[in-house]
Amino acid sequence: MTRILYDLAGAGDRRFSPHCWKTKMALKHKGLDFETEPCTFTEIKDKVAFAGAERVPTLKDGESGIGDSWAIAEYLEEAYPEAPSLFGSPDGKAFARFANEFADTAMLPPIANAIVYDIHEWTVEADRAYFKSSREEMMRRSFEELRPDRDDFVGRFRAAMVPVRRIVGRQPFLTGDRPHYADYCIFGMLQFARVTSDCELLRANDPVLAWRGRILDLYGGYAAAEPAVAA
Ligand SMILES: N[C@@H](CCC(=O)N[C@@H](CS)C(=O)NCC(=O)O)C(=O)O
Repeated sequence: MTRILYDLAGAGDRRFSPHCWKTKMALKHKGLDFETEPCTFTEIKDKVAFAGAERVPTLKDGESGIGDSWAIAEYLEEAYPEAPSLFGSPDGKAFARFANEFADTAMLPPIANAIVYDIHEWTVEADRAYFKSSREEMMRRSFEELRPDRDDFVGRFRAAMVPVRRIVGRQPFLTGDRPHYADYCIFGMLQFARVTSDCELLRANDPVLAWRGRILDLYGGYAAAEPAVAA
């Protein structure tokens, strides 16, 4: 049986979706084999319609089709109870839920505002007009209007990261000595920026960068293999 993850793909096959990274790390954590099916923005709807989904990540696992990264994490945990747990415990699941919301609501908006025009450069030609108009509508500002405010968004992002910084400065992973899904939720956002932009979201001595390095090294350097724009 081939397990297929429908994954956002850009120019040069760059894989930059923050939510797809959450899911790819979850599959690796579970030790489940999978292939990725690259989808450009304009291909997504047709390719994932089989699952009743409209976005990626979408997973095809045998007869099952599941959309949404959180729903996929819950599915994997239920379908593969013998594999290493994504959450560690029921309390761990509640914390992962918090981390997922934190990633999506406190991290993603300032990151996206700071780098959206860099991501545009990584979209394939056929996606460019759609990406620009949809993202400018989402952010209610044009790319040109956003550019001068990059430092402001970076400052907001760094301030939002205080609780994460304080935790990973004291222990190897957010969830303790070993990583779990909560770590991957936060990591997905940083990987999104790492592979699309040279924007210095975090200072070189930030403990969050060292933690990111530990996640990049997991599973034989799976996430590190996706090329970074800056060192
Ligand atoms: N809450 C969803 C969000 C998924 C999402 O927004 N995916 C983006 C790619 S990062 C997408 O498919 N966008 C399609 C589009 O903008 O047309 C999840 O966690 O999976």
